[in-house]
Amino acid sequence: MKRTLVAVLAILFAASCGDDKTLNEPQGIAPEIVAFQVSPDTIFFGQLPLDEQARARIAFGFSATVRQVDLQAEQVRAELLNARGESVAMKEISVSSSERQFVVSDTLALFLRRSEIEPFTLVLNAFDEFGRSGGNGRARVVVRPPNARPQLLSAVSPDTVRIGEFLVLKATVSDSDGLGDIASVFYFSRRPDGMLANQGNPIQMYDDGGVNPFSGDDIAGDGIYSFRAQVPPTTLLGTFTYTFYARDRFDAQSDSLVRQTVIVQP
Ligand SMILES: [Ca+2]
Ligand SMILES: [Ca+2]
Repeated sequence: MKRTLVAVLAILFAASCGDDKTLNEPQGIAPEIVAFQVSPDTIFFGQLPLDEQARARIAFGFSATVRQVDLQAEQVRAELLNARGESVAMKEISVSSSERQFVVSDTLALFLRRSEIEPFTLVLNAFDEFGRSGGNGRARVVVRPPNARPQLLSAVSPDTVRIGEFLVLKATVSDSDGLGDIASVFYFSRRPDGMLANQGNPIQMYDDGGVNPFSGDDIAGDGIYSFRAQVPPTTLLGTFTYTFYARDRFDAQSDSLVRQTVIVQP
């Protein structure tokens, strides 16, 4: 009789062990991020103070709504991924809530050099006690590098032009932010008598493939700007001095280049 009881207890014990094992296996729906905001989603690197290693502190604030249907979330992890999907910063936040949905707000910060700026993605996951995560939250975040000044690579003017002939001026520009960042390329023209032509206003050049009548440009959008006009009979004879500049969308201006052309009789 006693032996039977021991056997029964042994069976019960085995059964309860089995139950424990079942309980320890992941079951049910893992917690998930159902809403996610980042603020700011764009950071202007040039506006931040730099430490002695030329690094700026970049900080993204985030707010995420976690939904837990079956198993509670134990941890929310925020990770900043670079363009190759590698983690460059991470923050783990312990959470404990019995609500079906709750909100987690925090900040993910890291120190970056200018050379380390690239397209980043902020990813949020909520994990249950088994390390399982349902749906995540993802947001593209932007660190804008400081604006680079446009550069005038070259400027060309003919040595001499006769009255009635066409004057063609060319300037080649570049901008590390891309040619699309160039807002205008222009020059000032100083006459042989020392006065500025065009009432002192800058004269616009064109990178339009020759659309504008004063363009004379060969290929649109290649960073080579041109200006072309016939020299009228009233033009003063002598040396004209042209001072070229480029300006970008952030109003940064290039250094100038100076060229001269002598206007002569027809
Ligand atoms: Ca620029
Ligand atoms: Ca062009």
